[in-house]
Amino acid sequence: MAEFSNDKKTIFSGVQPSGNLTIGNYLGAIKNFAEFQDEYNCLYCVVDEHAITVRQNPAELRRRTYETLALYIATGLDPEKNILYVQSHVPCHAELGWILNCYTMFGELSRMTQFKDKSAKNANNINAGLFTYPTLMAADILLYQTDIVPVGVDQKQHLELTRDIAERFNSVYGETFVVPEPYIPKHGAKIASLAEPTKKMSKSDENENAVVRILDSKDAIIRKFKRAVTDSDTCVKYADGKDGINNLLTIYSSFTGKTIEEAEREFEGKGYGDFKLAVGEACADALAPVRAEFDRLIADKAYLEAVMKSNSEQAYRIARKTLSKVQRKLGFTQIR
Ligand code: AQP
Repeated sequence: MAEFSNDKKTIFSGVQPSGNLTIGNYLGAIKNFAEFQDEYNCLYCVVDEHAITVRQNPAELRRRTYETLALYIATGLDPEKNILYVQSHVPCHAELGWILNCYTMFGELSRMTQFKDKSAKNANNINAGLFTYPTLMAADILLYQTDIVPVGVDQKQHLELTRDIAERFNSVYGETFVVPEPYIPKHGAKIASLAEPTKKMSKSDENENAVVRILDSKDAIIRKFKRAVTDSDTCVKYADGKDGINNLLTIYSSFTGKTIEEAEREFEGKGYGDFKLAVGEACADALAPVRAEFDRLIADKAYLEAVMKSNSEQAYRIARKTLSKVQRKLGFTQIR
């Protein structure tokens, strides 16, 4: 079981099981998680309650919840060092989420760009959960007195709101929550769609050619990169107006560890075809060990369930402490 020490800072992050995970989720978030596991108290959650803000097929949601947990482990997160669990297994998230709704302004939630984007994409299902998604996210983070939240750049606005909510609550009731800081990676913080490189790559995108998934086969990965939208120029150079090439350079650099300048030099005088093939190969090769480990883990459901159970019990004990403190401060009566 993961050791949770008062001397260490705490890290929390989550991924929605709302689709098969992309290299955006990988490079922007989960690839970085393993770096923290020795020096921080780390909690990584599969946020299934967030996923239902968009209609999900129940069987697929269940399958992807197991798969997301298996991917956490396959990318190097040790369940003996990190608390890896499923959001709906710890009811404190929803309870604190409700409370924080009462400390979050309608105007604040209306300004969230994710709400605007997702409302436009799901015009026939603009539900209240989609609107209050950021207060549940604030609860996820604040329940564990989190210091640092590693996320992609798309979640920065939600994190700023979390900070505002924490500060507001603290100013009314005295120090209750740690005010968290975002950790946004230098490379890979925003991976764009391969089909529309001005938009972010999203796991729920219906255009399969726009999205490279962590578990795609090598052939599929190479085929998708070959089709990636670029521009009518022929020069592999990071520059304004070259969103497609900029995105491919970012992906190449993130997977190989080379800088953008090194990559530009490597492809000097070569065409886009050679470059796209190299990006596809670098990506597929880097993900091959993750895929192999995932295949082993996903076949062992009993093991994944044992991790879910023991880790969620540990998360619950920590979360319950914060929730009780909040309830006491609010004036809720307590019988336990
Ligand atoms: N394209 C991206 N580039 C960099 N980071 C990204 N993240 C997501 N897309 C990119 C980061 O991945 C983590 C988990 O994301 P999430 O599952 O909580 O939800 P999301 O941000 O809404 O991701 P998606 O893939 O776009 O999901 P759907 O399609 O369901 O909305 C977060 O840290 C996020 O920043």
